[in-house]
Amino acid sequence: MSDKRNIKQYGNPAGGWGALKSVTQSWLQSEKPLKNLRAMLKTNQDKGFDCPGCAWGESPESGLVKFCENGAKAVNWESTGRYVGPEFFADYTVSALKKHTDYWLESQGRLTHPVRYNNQTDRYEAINWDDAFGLIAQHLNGLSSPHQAEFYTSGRASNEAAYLYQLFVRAFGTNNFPDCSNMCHEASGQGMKPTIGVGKGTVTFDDFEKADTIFVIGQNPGTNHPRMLEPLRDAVRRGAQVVCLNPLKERGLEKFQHPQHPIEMLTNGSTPTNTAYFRPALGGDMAVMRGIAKWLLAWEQEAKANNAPPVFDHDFINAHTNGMDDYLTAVEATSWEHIEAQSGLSKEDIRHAATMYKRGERVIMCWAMGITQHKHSVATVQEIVNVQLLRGNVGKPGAGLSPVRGHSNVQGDRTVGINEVPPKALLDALENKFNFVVPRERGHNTIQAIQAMERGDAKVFIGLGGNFAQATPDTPRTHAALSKCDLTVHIATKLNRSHLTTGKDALILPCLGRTEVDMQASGQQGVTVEDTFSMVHLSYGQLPPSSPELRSEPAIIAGIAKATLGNTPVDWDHVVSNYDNIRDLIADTIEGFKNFNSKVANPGGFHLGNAASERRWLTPSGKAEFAANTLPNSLLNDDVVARGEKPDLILQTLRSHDQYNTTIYGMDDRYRNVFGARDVLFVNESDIRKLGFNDGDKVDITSLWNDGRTRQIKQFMLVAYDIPQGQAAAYYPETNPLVPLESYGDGTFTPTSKFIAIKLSKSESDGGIVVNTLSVSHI
Ligand SMILES: Nc1nc2c(c(=O)[nH]1)N[C@H]1C(S)=C(S)[C@@H](COP(=O)(O)OP(=O)(O)OC[C@H]3O[C@@H](n4cnc5c(=O)[nH]c(N)nc54)[C@H](O)[C@@H]3O)O[C@H]1N2
Ligand SMILES: Nc1nc2c(c(=O)[nH]1)N[C@H]1C(S)=C(S)[C@@H](COP(=O)(O)OP(=O)(O)OC[C@H]3O[C@@H](n4cnc5c(=O)[nH]c(N)nc54)[C@H](O)[C@@H]3O)O[C@H]1N2
Ligand SMILES: [Mo]
Repeated sequence: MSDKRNIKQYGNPAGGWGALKSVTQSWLQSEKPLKNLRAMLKTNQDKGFDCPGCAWGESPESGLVKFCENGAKAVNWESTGRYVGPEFFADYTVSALKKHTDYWLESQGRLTHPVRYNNQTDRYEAINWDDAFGLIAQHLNGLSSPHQAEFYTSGRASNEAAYLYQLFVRAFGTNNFPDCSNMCHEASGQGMKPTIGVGKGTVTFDDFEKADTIFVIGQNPGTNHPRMLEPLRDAVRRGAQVVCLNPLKERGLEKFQHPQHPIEMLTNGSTPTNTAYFRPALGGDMAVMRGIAKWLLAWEQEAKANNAPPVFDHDFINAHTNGMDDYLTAVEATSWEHIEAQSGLSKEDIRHAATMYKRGERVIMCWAMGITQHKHSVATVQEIVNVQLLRGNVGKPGAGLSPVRGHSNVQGDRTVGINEVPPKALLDALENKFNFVVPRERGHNTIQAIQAMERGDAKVFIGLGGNFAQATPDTPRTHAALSKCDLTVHIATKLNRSHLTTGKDALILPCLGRTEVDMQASGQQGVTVEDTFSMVHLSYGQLPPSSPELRSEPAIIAGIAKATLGNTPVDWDHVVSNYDNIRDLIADTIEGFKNFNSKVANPGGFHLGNAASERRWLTPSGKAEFAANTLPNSLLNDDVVARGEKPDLILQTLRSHDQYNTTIYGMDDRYRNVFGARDVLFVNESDIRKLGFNDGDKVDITSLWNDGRTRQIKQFMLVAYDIPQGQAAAYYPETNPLVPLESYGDGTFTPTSKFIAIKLSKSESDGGIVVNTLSVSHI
């Protein structure tokens, strides 16, 4: 790998010919180019399938082709002509598979048969479905308490699968629902719920067309939500402002083109800008927002003194909010020195941002992982809410709050009950409808699930999708925790490293992907998903299943449930024979889903509604609440400080342009000029020199945490990069061994993946060592 690595200039805008080339490659690599192309044209269309990429929504009216480069990669990845069946597993022991990279593992193709680990032969071997279900039932029913099992969910699971899963697990007796959302947008929900009464975004696709200012904070849409570039571009064209807050100059945010507009590609024209780009310190966004509020307050006071029109929206504030005075007291008490030091921006920069904010009558604020993966993420989200409330930018057309979700149905999974701290209303509704006593105690989130397995308290792990041990922090520790289980089960489409860390018993259960036709007793089924704008719509697979043995996720869950519980609390075969039956159960128990089947039959689906967007505030006071949080004194965690060492740099872990979370599509990150390598560390050139290294040197990276453990990854190449001083960036999941399990957000348990204190040391000579671009081999 090392000889092929190459760091060079990529001068082209996001999208454009580079995207076309990259998509073509993914088509060809799928080995089913024509079939996939035909399927692709049905992406996000009525009677087609929902893109298994990100959670960005679409205007239901638009008849355009609705996929992007990375959506195309996701489809081609799922729908490959390569297969992993019993013959494959006969060729490799699990120990042998562990030596391969994550990229290689997933590249082997689609899982085709249920398999069970045999510890005598160290191989996975074929098992029939009924025996697999029976084995799970035997383990679950043998536990002394239902709380000894952990039920993980990744955000691709459909509403129907997720609903059946939570029904089964609650009937079994626990709320242990660690899920990918715990590592993702947890802080958005936790921040918004107490302030505006709902934990979801308040805008829809239409609002982007009406906004006159859009803030994009801690998000890289050019890679992770490419379809968002179009409304951003349209906004700039009609004279609206786009304000970006990101320490990195992300290509898609600087200038972008849409690959479906060939004329632009030919002229290589980039979009005119009406934008500003601010590059804060990692974790500095709360300070930036506090600074904006400070300017607004100063201007408000000035306007009042001069009898000029006010800056705050007093009608809105009086009618709809609580707590502004306390909040403004907190704003006044925050010093500019503190704000400048923490934000990494000057008072003048923040004045510029505040001016653009004030100029907007309809402002949308969008954010993603740059905001949510910090210790003080809830407070940061609430500071965004505060600033929006000051000018009435919640609950009017063209304005609002937009946490842009990740996985294509992560929002829906939470809506239909994947929640370790379930709302009382949900539990009451389940208890009313079904004949069982629902568990009322809090369940485990992702961190707590790992801790429980590590202690030996949790003995069964079931994963509905995902790559648990690679996506979570403290990789070696998490793998060790998983291996202590009596049983591990993964419901999956592709082989990944989590499957190779087996409990005493272990199963891999292969399922249909979203692109595939799902036939049940009553005929072809569609599943529903909810996008980031709370639109719920149907998705129908288009391609023939990768293997006749595959079962759908709902059918697998029903199989496990029936074997474990018998036909309670529902007739499991009946509910999966026609997914309308599952949707009827959802309609009866989940708020907003009345007449689900008829509503979702509309092309484009239906909107779940959002009380805050109608200025109805589901808070105890019935008003939107300002949150008077104090700016943290220091962003460095006490556990880092207690260790007594000063970090060299603060590291954020992020996605390349060629991956989907732990799924690595390829080794290039063309917008960041990296080709053929993932084991790179982006650092400012002056820091590289200051620390005594040279561009291109190999370093070992150690994170600082006060628990006596050593967390280190080796042989990363330093890349001099346009990144603010004091910061570093490197790809996830390779960097997860550095993230301490106990370093998580206040009130969220979300790992602080965007703020890790690190030290660098020169790697031992790498002569002779194969530098393998993958995680476990780095440890
Ligand atoms: N192609 C593709 N699409 C995806 C995914 C994928 O892996 N590949 N993943 C999906 C998922 S699950 C999710 S959650 C989303 C993730 O979407 P993003 O949140 O865009 O993902 P990241 O790559 O983590 O990028 C974080 C961005 O925030 C910036 N950032 C980091 N720290 C800070 C900070 O402290 N302040 C500010 N202002 N900025 C900061 C980084 O420079 C980077 O641009 O994408 C979804 N879509
Ligand atoms: N350091 C660091 N860690 C992070 C993050 C970060 O930014 N930095 N981001 C976090 C975020 S935002 C998230 S969302 C998590 C993601 O965590 P996960 O959701 O657990 O991880 P994925 O990589 O999305 O899961 C990929 C696997 O899902 C399976 N799969 C794919 N499609 C399907 C399907 O249709 N059905 C089923 N059953 N299985 C399927 C395949 O086997 C594939 O190997 O990672 C988190 N971890
Ligand atoms: Mo995510």
